[in-house]
Amino acid sequence: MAKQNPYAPTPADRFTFGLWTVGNPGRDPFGEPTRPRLSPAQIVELLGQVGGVHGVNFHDNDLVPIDATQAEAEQIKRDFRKALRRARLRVPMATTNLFTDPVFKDGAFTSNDADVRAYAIQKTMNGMHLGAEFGAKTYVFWGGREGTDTNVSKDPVQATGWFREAINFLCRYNRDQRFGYRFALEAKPNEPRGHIFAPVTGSMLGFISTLDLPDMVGVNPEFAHEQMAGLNFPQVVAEAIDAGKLFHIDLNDQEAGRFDQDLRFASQSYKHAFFVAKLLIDYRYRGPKHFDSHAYRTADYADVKAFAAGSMRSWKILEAKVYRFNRDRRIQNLLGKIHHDRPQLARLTRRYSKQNAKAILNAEFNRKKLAARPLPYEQLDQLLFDLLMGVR
Ligand SMILES: [Mn+2]
Repeated sequence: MAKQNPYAPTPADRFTFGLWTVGNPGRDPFGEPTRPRLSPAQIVELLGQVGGVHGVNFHDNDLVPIDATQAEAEQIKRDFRKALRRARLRVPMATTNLFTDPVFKDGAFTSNDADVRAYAIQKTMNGMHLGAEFGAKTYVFWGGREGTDTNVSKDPVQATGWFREAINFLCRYNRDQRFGYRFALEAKPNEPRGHIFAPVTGSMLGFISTLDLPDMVGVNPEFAHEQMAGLNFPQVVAEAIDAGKLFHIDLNDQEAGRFDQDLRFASQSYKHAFFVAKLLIDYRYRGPKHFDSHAYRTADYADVKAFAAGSMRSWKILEAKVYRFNRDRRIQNLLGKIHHDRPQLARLTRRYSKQNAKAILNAEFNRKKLAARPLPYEQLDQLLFDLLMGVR
């Protein structure tokens, strides 16, 4: 009998893909599509064949083209619903396409044109209804054109105000309609030439605290986007966890200093990917793990399936490595030695009081001895490498 695959994904892993990710036809700025376009129902069928997938997410126009008639829309939705049932997939997240159509060439919520700004809000309200029809509970906001090609065109303070107005408006619509969505803001530094406002997840976290209903809004950090900005993605995820704002996560990969690559998760940055997995496991993240990436331009149908299966397999392998890391005696011993706990000092620094301040001022520290304490990070890092490479 064949041995059971220990890395096989199951719906309990909450792995999700987007209609736009597995359905990506391989087009890029320099070349036409290399794969036939699949209908939403066909994409669901593909994911069903891959197996172990929890759900599929969409932008409004991934499902219903922007110019579809009412009758066409109903037919597409019927076919999609049937495919979802057959493949046993859910729709945990929905979002709005506020970037493809030329109407958004100068932005959506931050367009200089009040008509476009209102249209963007209308389109998002309709998108929220569409997502709700399929049971989505997370609504992502990714402002693909919310920026400027040139700083001469917009007042960035005013634009930030318009963005706030839009999110405040839509939060209240969410409440009025009882959709029960949690909003997740996704940052990206540039797209493709434009400089996007609130370019990193940290900016979004700061922005959220200025909203009318901040509890409704969190973030959807994306691996590739933060790497494009030169940031350490595990640290970005940690910041979102600490703020209680990790509502969703986009897993993919990206090489630093490169144009947006949207590579398969863990295909490039093994170490960062490992630490993202470690954070989500150690801090018990229970939301969807969404692979916002697409297959190589050279991939055919079978290879797109390999891309989807590989994304989940890589996560499961890293997950197993995290458990191994967490119970590896030598690694844990080293970590234990590195952490020096002094409960009596920790009590003093935990909260300010006049007495605590005085006690700390009077405490004696041997600066030279402290500096001489060993920090065997070279050993620790090599143990991590050995573990990741399967020789430990
Ligand atoms: Mn994304």
